[in-house]
Amino acid sequence: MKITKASVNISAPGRNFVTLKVETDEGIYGLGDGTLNGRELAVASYLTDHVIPCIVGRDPFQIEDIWQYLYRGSYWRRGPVTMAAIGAVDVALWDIKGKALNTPVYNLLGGKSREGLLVYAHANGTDVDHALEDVAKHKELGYKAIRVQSGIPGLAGTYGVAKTPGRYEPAERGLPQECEWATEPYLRHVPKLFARVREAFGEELHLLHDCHHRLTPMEAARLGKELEPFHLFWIEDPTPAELQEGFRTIRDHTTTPIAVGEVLNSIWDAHDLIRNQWIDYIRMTAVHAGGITHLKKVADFASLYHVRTGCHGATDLSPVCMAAALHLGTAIHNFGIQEHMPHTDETDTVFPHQYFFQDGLMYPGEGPGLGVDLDEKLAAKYPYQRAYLPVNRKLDGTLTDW
Ligand code: CS2
Ligand code: MG
Repeated sequence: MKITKASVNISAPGRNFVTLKVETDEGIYGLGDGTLNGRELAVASYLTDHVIPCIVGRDPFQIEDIWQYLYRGSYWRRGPVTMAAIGAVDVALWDIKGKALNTPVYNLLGGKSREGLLVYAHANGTDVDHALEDVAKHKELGYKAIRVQSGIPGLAGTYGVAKTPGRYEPAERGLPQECEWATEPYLRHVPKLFARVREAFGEELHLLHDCHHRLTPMEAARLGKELEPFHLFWIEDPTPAELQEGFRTIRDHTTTPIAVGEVLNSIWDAHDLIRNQWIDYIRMTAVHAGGITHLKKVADFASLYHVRTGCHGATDLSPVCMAAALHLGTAIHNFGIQEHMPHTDETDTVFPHQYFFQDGLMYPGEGPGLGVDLDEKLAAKYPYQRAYLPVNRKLDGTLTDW
């Protein structure tokens, strides 16, 4: 089999997505997600101008060799743009191989370690009462694990909290919005929020919380400690992870589990975090961490250190990426949990897929390959629209880490 052609689809059904389609001389094609929120066109150009010309003519079954060729061969290793482009190719090749061998991708990765994958939903509200209502709604939908975020008294708006009830989209159209941030009111508020959630919903529900990289290690240590009575499943991105050693401080002070990794793109970004056991869950995704090939290596390395996976699954990860996460999560032994932030109906129609949610778990489906398609005609009706994540400033005017 040979790769005959590859093309990049940039469209915005509900939000922007970059999708790679790799075609072969046997009529089989594969899809890969290359979406990098707010930097979509950079990955699209990297693929079209620099990667596609190098893969046409190659055997799509040589997944490891093509991965190494794109990673080592480019000289410039790592970084989100490079790794998202490699990830898009890699995932498309796994899709092709599954279709060619007429088997779901999880079978190529070792077969089923489990039937369904535990997923967590997002509940949020402008204040605690609204957040509690949203937790109740998601519990009603069958979720066994729920991430809870709420507005902070005194702050105009908080990232991760919808302005009006219902779904929210992390990126907003146009140039970046500016939001305000203050750590002290946040640190005072969050333990009260979780006290109320536990009081209302009891001990069984898994509860999670995302700190969005805004705390210093010592502030995060204080938060983790104060949340201990509420037995959270994890606190996520407590502090920026460029300084991996920062997590030692948090670890030394609290038993609240820690998740990190949605902005990491290589095993080297998490090497110290994992081998020192400073974290409990690694959250990299197929798209941003070089595809299924590299993410499986990260997961296998993590398994040696009691670290489980908890892949990022916000709306900016396309259905192709969600399918990749579900196939990998089905196969590996140290799967922990999967984020599930449902896509809009527009996204779901442009990307028909076999994976589904039932009673708090998600299933990858039994079709060959990844089980996701792209309706290119329909996608053409949703042209790319500039959109960015917001920028956060502290009350003194300086920027937060994120
Ligand atoms: C978040 C995301 O899902 C999460 O945990 O942190 O909203 C994240 O900020 C976006 O996906 C970034 O693209
Ligand atoms: Mg997050």
